Amino acid sequence: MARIGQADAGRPVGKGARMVHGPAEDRGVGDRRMAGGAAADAVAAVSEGRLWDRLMAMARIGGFTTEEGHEGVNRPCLTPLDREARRLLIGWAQAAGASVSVDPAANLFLRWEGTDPSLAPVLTGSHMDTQPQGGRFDGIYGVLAGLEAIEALAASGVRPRRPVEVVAWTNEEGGRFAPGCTGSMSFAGFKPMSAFDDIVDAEGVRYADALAAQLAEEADLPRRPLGYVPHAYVEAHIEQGPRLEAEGQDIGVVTGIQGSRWFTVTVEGRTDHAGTTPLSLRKDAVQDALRAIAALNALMHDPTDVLRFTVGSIAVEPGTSNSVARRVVFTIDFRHPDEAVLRPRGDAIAGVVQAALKACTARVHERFTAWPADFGPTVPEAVARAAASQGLKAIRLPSGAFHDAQFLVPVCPTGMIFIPCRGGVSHHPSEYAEPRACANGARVLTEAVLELAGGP
Ligand code: HGY
Ligand code: MN
Ligand code: MN
Repeated sequence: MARIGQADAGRPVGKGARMVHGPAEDRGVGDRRMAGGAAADAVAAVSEGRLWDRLMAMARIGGFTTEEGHEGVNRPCLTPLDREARRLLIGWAQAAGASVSVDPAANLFLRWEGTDPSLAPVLTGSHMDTQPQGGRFDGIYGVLAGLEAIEALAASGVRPRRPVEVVAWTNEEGGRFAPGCTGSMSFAGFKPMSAFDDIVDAEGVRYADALAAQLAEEADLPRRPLGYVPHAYVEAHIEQGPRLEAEGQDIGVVTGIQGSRWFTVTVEGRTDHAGTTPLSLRKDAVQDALRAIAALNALMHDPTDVLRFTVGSIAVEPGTSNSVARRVVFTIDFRHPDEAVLRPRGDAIAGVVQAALKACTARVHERFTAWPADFGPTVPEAVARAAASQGLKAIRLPSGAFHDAQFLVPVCPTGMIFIPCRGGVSHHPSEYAEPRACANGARVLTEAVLELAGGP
């Protein structure tokens, strides 16, 4: 299928589209209108108010309020809450004139037709699932910014040559079913879908069964085959880091994504009576897990504080105060932007764990590997041009968080747009982005998508 060719790249967006203004609260955008052209009309039709209202409506699906008054969201993938949010999105998309379809991985697609439907679409989007203590913007912002781009194309009467598709990827977070990105990995052919079948959640539900239930509940939605080669992929997302806010920047032109390696370590001991068993005779899985984690901390020591090493979950069995632990399972999330660090230190984890044990045995399983991804020039340049043409301050920066975009890099020209979030906080109920920042990102996305789609 076609990739970005010279004929498309940089085609001037067409003239002659109807001049439109966004809703009253956005009338101010008009004074930022660029010198004519369909892109200017489409950008001007992005509505800050509509986008914000939809973000807040989505935040109510799985929403909760913390004691401190923060508005968090807990919306795991492949659940009734997830399906409720998808139905809300589908209603908005169909009202805007987009068609809707679902692939075998339950990735949800919203399609805005171009003037030449035979051409490979420009794909945008993100994910709708959240962390258990998630926020109102991580993932969903990119899906709704993509829908806002479709709304803007519809409102401004702009029909680009290429179709534009917005995707809501299945299970980006990996909170309920680890690892994450199973929807985009399936779409990109990074792994066969069957590789994820037997992942189970905390209640023992298999991923394959939850996926089948989702598809059955959405049997009324048109189906599409798994995977295709988009013309380009561009994802809008909150930065989930402090730089844009700290440096007073409006837009992050994302250059790439650092690598991530996830492991589970299972330490096997023997349960015993806590009151009668001498320590010298114990096979205490907690004590050996602590020895292993201490040794891993030494392996992962990085005086430059670039390396990220997290033990986010520790499960102890039988987990009572007066029984020596027979099993501990703990997780490792290890990240670094340089493969020359990520590969050797990740490969050393199993040996370091084994060497640290005193009385138990251990198994180390790597369950997610995403090598550092470089976005190259094509999409980041389109994003940078869009930010510049809209008079927005922008810097180039890599992503510390992983994203579905990581798995599109081998498939097609890929990039991301970051907007600032308060204090860089994410995966926390206090996660927040300003309405104007959300609209800025959607406007840059609209213009970049329109350029990549070859204009009208
Ligand atoms: O974990 C991550 O980096 C992403 O936010 N899911
Ligand atoms: Mn995310
Ligand atoms: Mn996340």
